[in-house]
Amino acid sequence: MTKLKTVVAMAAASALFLAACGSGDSSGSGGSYKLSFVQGVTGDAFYITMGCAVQEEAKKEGATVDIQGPQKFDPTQQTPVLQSVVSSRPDAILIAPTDVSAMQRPIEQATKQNIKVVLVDTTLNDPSIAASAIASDNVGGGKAAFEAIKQLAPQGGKVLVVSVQPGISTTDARAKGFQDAVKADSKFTDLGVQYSQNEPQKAAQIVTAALQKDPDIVGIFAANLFSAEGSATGVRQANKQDQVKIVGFDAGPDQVKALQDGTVQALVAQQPGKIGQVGVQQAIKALKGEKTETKVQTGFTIVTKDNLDSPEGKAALYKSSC
Ligand code: T6T
Repeated sequence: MTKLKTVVAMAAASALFLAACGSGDSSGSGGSYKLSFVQGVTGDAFYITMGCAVQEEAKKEGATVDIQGPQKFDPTQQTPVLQSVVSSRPDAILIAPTDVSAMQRPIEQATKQNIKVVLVDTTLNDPSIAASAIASDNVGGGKAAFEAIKQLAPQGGKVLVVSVQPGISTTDARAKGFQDAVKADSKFTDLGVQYSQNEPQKAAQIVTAALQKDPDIVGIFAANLFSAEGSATGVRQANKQDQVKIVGFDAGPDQVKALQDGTVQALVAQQPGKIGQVGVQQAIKALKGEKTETKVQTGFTIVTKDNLDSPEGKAALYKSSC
């Protein structure tokens, strides 16, 4: 098997910094601001890791923070969580919107209550209502996932994307980055995107069914943590670990186990800690009336068995608790 080269794509310590002016707000005096972080979903190592950094950074700034989220990655569940947070009157909210359009109005309502909003991870169709939006280079991450599959299956063949649901800015962008790269390579055939609704069981079913229909699939790109978890199960159930290469986004404890046991060959680890840290910094700037950055793009690290135990590999892994 071709040994997968360790690619470290720190695509952008700096990337995009588009300046904008925070309009300022004098509520919350000095460093005693009250912040809230609304996750995309609870119990997800990505948002847990982000939450740890949010808490740490808030503490440094002398601010308080509470963390809440819906039980499912679903705007109908996230909206009431947000509304209850708004009614607790925080100075600023950091939020990962679960849908680009369905969360637009509820988040706009928060800004109308004079609460500063910072978008972390996912974004909205119109992010201009937020003081800042911080996210990974998701298109670049999807493209890097294809590069990894290409190294693992240089002969080419059929590839499938397992994503979450349409309307999530991050996973949609990853799928696009991946598919555009596949389409530009005549050795590979794009089997399209299937949606798991963030349920590992559904992702596993998608993969076993896809392998029945196309038994010669060579690669799967799983666009987030739960899609990767389920895709790995599906390939194991079909007993096709030697044939199907899986590259998954995110690096939670389950993904690392799958990498160690050889079901998954590469992980695109985001920087949830950095997203949370910058999110708090931007929120505080907005509250102090200082200039904020409209858009901040963070990088990613490709983690494989080869660099998993290196300092850089270890630093890229997500936490399941602070
Ligand atoms: O991949 C992350 C996050 O970036 C995405 O928006 C939703 O899924 C995760 O939270 C992982 O489960």
